[in-house]
Amino acid sequence: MRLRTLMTALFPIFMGHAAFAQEGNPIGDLPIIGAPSDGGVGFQPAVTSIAADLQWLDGMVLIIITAITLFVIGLLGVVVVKFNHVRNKTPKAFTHNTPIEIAWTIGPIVILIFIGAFSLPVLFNQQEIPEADVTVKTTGYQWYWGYEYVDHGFAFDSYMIGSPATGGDNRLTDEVVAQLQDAGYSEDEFRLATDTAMVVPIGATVVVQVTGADVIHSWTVPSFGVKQDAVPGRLAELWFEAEEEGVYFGQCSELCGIAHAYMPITVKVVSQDEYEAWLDWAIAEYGGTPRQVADASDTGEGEAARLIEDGESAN
Ligand SMILES: [Cu+2]
Repeated sequence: MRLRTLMTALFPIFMGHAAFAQEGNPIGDLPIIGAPSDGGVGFQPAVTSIAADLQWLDGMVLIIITAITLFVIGLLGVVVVKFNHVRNKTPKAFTHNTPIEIAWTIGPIVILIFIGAFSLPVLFNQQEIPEADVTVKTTGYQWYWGYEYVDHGFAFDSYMIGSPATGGDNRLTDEVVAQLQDAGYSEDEFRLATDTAMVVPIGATVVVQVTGADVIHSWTVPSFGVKQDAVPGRLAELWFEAEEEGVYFGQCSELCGIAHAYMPITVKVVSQDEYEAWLDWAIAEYGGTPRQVADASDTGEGEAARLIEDGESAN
């Protein structure tokens, strides 16, 4: 315990502040959009079509639920007032009423079909994974997320600022506040902000491949309307197209152990130019495949595919 305290105290000296500012990282200040707000009860802002669809569906179903609830309360009120033992001394003894039974069978069926007609297209839209502009594989670990840019052959881990990996012990201290500020966040973003972030370009179709390394985690960003369990041994996929530049937070959403609350997700949506600059920086920083090499092999694949196609059409 004493050793750990000593390590925590010495950590800033070893690492310097640059560890959190990420030296050379070309991404500038971004507005924080996807974050919870004090006293908030609704959804975080929707910045993808999926999130907008989900929030619209939620509102629509809420109207139906409210109408049904009021209707049932009204019926109960009628029964209580009209058929209580004072007003209705000798109750009727029938047990069946065919028209009413038909109505309360068909009514709910119609309501469910109506809801399904709107909810199933939203579900299919989430689950039909389009062709990706950017593919990122994310792996849930106890207790942090790793990101791999599969097209560019580099990967990095993403730890909560204030977690043991960044020299803290999952508590908000003055040191952690300083680290948050160095990285462009404020105290409010504690337990949401990470030391590194997943970076994606605005308007691009991003496909995230999600898996777990040890237990089941869940990768979630409310503003994108995405949530996908990260199951060891399986590779699931989700997709989104973010329409606004900014910082978006999420949290692991599957109970995964003692530090489940301390493995948040930070995604930065940036302009295409800024993304390309970041990509070059990240390839150098994390030892990725140089872009010329990657592009050349891409062309090679395209060529091979064309040759196969030609061969097939010749047959
Ligand atoms: Cu987790």
